[in-house]
Amino acid sequence: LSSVVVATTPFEGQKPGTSGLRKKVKVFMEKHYTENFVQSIFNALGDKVQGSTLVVGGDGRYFSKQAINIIIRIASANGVAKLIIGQLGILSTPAVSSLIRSHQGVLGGIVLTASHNPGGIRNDFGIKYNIENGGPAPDSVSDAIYEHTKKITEYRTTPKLETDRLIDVLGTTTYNVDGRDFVVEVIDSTSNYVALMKEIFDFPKLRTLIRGTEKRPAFNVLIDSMNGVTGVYVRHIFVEELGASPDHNVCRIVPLDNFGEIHPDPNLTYAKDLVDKVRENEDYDLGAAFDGDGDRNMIIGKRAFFVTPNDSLAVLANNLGCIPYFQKKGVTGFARSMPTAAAVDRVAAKLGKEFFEVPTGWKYFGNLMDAGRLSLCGEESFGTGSDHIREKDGIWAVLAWLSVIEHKNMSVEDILKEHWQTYGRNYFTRYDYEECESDAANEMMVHLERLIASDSFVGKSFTSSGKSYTVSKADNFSYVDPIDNSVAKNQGIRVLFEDGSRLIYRLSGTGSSGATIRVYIDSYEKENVLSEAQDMLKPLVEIGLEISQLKKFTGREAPTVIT
Ligand code: VG1
Ligand code: CO
Repeated sequence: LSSVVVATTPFEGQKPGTSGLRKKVKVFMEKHYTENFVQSIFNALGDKVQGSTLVVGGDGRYFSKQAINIIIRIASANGVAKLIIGQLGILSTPAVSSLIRSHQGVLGGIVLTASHNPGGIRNDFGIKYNIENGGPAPDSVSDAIYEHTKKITEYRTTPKLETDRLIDVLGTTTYNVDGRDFVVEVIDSTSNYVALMKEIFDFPKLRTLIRGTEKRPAFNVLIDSMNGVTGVYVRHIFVEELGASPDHNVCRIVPLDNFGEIHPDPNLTYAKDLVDKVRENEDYDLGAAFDGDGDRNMIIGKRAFFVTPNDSLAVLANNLGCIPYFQKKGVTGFARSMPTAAAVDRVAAKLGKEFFEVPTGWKYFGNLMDAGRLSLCGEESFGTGSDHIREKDGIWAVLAWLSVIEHKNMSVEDILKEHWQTYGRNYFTRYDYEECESDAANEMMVHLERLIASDSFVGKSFTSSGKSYTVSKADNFSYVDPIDNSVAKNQGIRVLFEDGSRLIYRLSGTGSSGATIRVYIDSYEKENVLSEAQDMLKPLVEIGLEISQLKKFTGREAPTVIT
C-alpha cells in the first residue's frame, strides 16, 4: 500500500478546550475537518511519530467509527508503527490512560469523546490527545496542535487501506504501507482496566459486601451507566466479578451511540432517573452514575442522600488506608482544582500531607503525580481519581467508596456526618448558565475584571438577607506548575471573603457552541454542619449575581443546572 498527500486548507477554531476539541458531529463531518485535526496532532508530535505505538478508542458515540477509520489511514501514512484499538472503538477514558501506561513504549493515545456532552448525529463529537504518561496533553502540546491547525496545507493518508469491519473483531492485522510494517491490534475493551482494578482493590471483600453474608445483609447498589461507555466495564466488574444482580443493581449498561438521547452527565439534573429510583426505593444503600466516557462519577446514599464531589474527595482522602493499593504504595499529597471547595485541604492539614490547588482540568494534576507528590485529587465537576492512572476515574471512585463503606461498616450518610463533625463542612453550590451568547458572557467577565481591579473593591462589604461578607482578596487565578514552572493564566475570577467564603466565575472550555458561565459558591462552617446547602448559600448566591450583573448581561433569570 502507498500513502498519498492530500491538499487541504485550515479550519478556524480547532483549538482544544479544557479537555480536547469538541464540536457538533456535523462539523467533524465536514470534508477534511477531522483529517486536518488528526494530521495536526502528528505534525505537533514531530519525529516522535516515526515507529511509534498509539492507543485509540472512545466512548462509542456517533461518528467514532468513521473517525477511527480516518485515524488508521492517517497514522499509517505518517509512519506510526502500531495502533492498539479497543474492540468496536470502545474504551473508556480511564481505560485509555491505563493502556498507555501499562504497555511498554506507547507514545500516547487518541481519545474519541466529548465526555458528558450529548451524542448522536445532531450533538457533539470530540478528539483528545493523551501523552505518554496516560494523561491529557498539557497546554504546551495542545497549543502546538492548535498552531498546526492554523497553517496546515496537506495531510498524508493511505486511501486503499481497508478498514471496514477491522475493529469489530479481536486480533492483529499487519499491513505494508510505503514499505514499512503497520500493525493494528484490536483488543478487548475491558480486560486491561479490570486487571488494574483488581490490583488496586480487594475484590473478594467487595463481593462479600455486595452479596451479603449471614451476619451482614447485602449492600444494595444501583449503578447507572447512563447509556455511556462504562456499561461494558460495569457488567464485567459489578455483575461478573462482584456478583451484583443484572436486574436490580445496574441500569442503562448498554453503550448507545446517542446515549439514548440523554445528557450523559452524572449530576442531580441529568441523572434524575437514578436519583428518583434511589429516593423511591428504600432498599438501595448507594447509587452511582458516570458520564459518557466514564471519568466522572456521582455518589448518592440511601434515599438519594447527595455527596458533593468536594466531600467525596475529602472522605476518600481521610480513608485511603483501607485500600490495598495505598497500603502498599503509601499516600503522598492531595490536590483539587481551584473552584473545588476546600474540604480536602483540611484533611491534608490534619494528616500532614502536601496539598496543591491547580486550575480546572485533569491535565494539571499529571506532573505532580509523575513526580510522586500526589496520590489523590478531584474536581467539583464530579471528577475523582488517584495516581493509578492520569485521568479521573468514575468506576475507581465507586470501588473506593465501597471499600470505605466495607471497612467502616457505616452508611454513606453516616460517613459524611462523621466527617463533618470532625472537620466542619464546606457548603458548595455551582450555577451553570449553558449556551449563553458568547459576547454577553465575555462582557460579563470583562466587567468582573474591571470591578476586582478597582481601588475600593478589597475591603468592600456586601449584605444580603441579613448576612454580610467583606472582600479580603480578588484576582484572576493563575498557576505556576511546581514541577516544570509552566504558567497557566486567566483560570477564573476569584472573590475571596474574610470568613473564607468564595465566589468564582469561569467560562467553560468544554462546550461546542455558545458560552457556558459557571458560578461557584462556597462557604465553610465549623459547627453548623447539617443545614441545607441552598439555604445556607442563598445570601452569597445573591451577592454573586449582583456583583457580576449576570442577569443584565445574559438576560437569564435562572441557571440551567444547579449542583
Ligand atoms: C469541565 C469541568 C472540569 C473538567 C472538564 C472535563 O470543564 O468544569 O472540571 O475537568 O469539564 O471533564 P469546563 O471548562 O467546561 O468547566 V470531562 O468528564 O468533560 O472530560
Ligand atoms: Co468525561
